[in-house]
Amino acid sequence: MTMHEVEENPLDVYLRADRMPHIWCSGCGLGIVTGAFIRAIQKSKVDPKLVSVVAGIGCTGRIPGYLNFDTFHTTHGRAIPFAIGLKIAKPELHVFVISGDGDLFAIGGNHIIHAARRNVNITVICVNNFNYGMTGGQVGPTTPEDARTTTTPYGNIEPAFNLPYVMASAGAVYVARWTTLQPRKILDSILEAMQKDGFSFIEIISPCPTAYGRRNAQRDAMETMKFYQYKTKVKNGADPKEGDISLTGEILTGKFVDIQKTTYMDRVKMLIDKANKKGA
Ligand SMILES: Cc1ncc(C[n+]2csc(CCOP(=O)(O)OP(=O)(O)O)c2C)c(N)n1
Ligand code: SF4
Repeated sequence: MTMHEVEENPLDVYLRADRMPHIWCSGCGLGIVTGAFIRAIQKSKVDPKLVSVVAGIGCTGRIPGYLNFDTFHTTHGRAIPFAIGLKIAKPELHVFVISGDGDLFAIGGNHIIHAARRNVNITVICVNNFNYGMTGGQVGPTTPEDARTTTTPYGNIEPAFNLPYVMASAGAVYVARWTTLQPRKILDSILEAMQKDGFSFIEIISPCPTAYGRRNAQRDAMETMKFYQYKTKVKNGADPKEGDISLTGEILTGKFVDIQKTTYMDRVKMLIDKANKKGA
């Protein structure tokens, strides 16, 4: 190999090299999430032509743009209804939504709770960086109380959503949470979630040094990763009610929910059969 030749990585096939360099800040956790996702797809041996990834708007929403699958960048908060339509039209697809906490739980909050209630067969990966990263670090529904953001310079006065609890209460059949310091857990969880029949949800806590960390005593991504190292507790099967995240307290990670229920696609099929019988 000459000095100018670059060795090919087996994961390159899953990426759109022509879109590089990516837009993310140095130290951003989104690269780890992207890496875990493509490694999971590779390990699953699923035909990449049957993988479809949908996102809304935000830094996280840019992930699908770098992925070499059928991907869709939808309007802010509308990734879930788009993904549901896709799954109903093409049930053979593995449909993923990868998007930010603001996109999925603020403007898109109504869509996600109803997708979980209906047990729609899609996998949602929510990257939670505790703020609206792309628009400069405003407060969001997952911002911990007292955290400083551009719109809460004296500290956030609102209680934050505990995402695993919201999803479990709404009816998701698979719910897990990890941080970007646990990439192998993320990979395994994506593999499990994509095999579930029904609505699966994975929250990934991820550093946003530019917009969130530096305002909250984490000057760079390394400090955020150290914070994860000291504050993360792994407890599979924990009650999601225990999963509240405070500014300085513990981060509970693990698989919270893994159950089976009638899915939305089952109900769609039953309805079609019923209608056909009536018409016959
Ligand atoms: C209808 C609409 N409202 C507001 C915006 C502005 N906007 C763009 S991204 C974003 C939020 C991004 O935050 P999040 O989903 O948490 O993703 P992150 O950038 O942190 O990954 C907002 C409010 C928009 N693009 N469209
Ligand atoms: S603003 Fe935050 S989330 Fe967005 S790319 Fe930069 S570090 Fe990542």
